[in-house]
Amino acid sequence: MNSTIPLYSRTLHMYRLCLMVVMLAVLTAPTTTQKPALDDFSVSVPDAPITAWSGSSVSLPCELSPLFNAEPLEVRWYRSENSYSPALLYKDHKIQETPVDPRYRGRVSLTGGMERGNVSLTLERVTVEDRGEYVCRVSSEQWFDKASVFLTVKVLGGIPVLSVAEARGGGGQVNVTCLSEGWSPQPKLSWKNKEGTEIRNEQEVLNTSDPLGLVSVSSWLLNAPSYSDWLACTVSLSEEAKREGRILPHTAVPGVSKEAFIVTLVLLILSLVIICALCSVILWKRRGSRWSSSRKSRNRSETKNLIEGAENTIPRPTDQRAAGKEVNLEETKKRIERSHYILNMIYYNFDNVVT
Ligand SMILES: *[C@@H]1O[C@H](CO)[C@@H](O)[C@H](O)[C@H]1NC(C)=O
Ligand SMILES: *[C@@H]1O[C@H](CO)[C@@H](O)[C@H](O)[C@H]1NC(C)=O
Ligand SMILES: CC(=O)N[C@H]1CO[C@H](CO)[C@@H](O)[C@@H]1O
Repeated sequence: MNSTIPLYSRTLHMYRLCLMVVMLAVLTAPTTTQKPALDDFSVSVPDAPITAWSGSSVSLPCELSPLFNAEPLEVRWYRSENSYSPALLYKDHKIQETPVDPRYRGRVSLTGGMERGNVSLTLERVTVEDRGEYVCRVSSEQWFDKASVFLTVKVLGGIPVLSVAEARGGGGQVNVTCLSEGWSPQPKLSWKNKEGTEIRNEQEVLNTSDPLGLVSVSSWLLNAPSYSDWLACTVSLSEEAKREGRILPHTAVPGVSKEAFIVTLVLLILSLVIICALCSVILWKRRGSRWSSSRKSRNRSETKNLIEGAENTIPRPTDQRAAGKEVNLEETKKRIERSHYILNMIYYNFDNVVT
């Protein structure tokens, strides 16, 4: 009987010891399993989109969780719609040449330190076409996880081009239009007056996007015409990335259309040319008649006959047969001639009296 009791207590003691060892093992278990777990990990990426200027380099963050050496794993970065032709494929401890998307050849790398669990994708010479969703997929033989990052590409567009036209429906106002092309992403457009206060414009901003994904924006507003108070149109992506154009809101020639102005100018030049031509013809004829009249009047005895003759010459039947302009010219010529004859006659008669 005496021997059985110590035996029982000894077994109880051993049970307690075992229990303590098991408890110790359970308590220390999490620390021992924190070694590389190729069959249980996740990838983590930022929630917010990553933004980059066109032409710059960008890093699309992606990390293993927990952090451990990613070198034995496969890392595949691909556009969400194109997993078979990835932007980058890391496998068998090196970056693979195939199969990869040729658009990314020579522009991608993993430079964040794979041994520390950083599998971020570095993308150089960013273009507008690079915009979109990228998937970071990391896999071992037993396990995989993936997550996606959105890349936004920024492009500063052109300086806004402003123009003024007569407003449809009149009302004495002008229609001012602002257009700016080549932006990414969608920029904001706003109008300001000379004082710098924003003009509320109920008209919608129109945006069109070209096949490359570049956006054009345009807007118009009605304003009272002014030659001193300019209007400004600002197109911006942010406070730092903006462009502005200004204009004086008036049409080029107030009240007169461009066409009417040109027609008037042409008519004016034409009439000047005709007047000049007429003048030179008259002057030429006049010189000719003066010469002939002085020669004719040399014969003093003919003087009286000349007066009668001059009066009878207008109009002569031959002149009447000539065409319109010619008749007028002949008439003018005759008139000039006649006045010369008369002057000459008076001169010579006076001469006679004196001598
Ligand atoms: C991971 O690598 C990228 C460069 O590719 C770097 O920008 C980023 O800061 C790195 N992340 C951490 C947590 O070190
Ligand atoms: C102002 O011009 C735009 C085009 O630039 C046109 O679409 C709009 O109808 C015009 N509005 C008025 C009132 O003339
Ligand atoms: C006409 C048009 O496409 N309008 C769009 C311009 O961009 C804004 C903001 O992205 C959209 O809300 C409009 O629908």
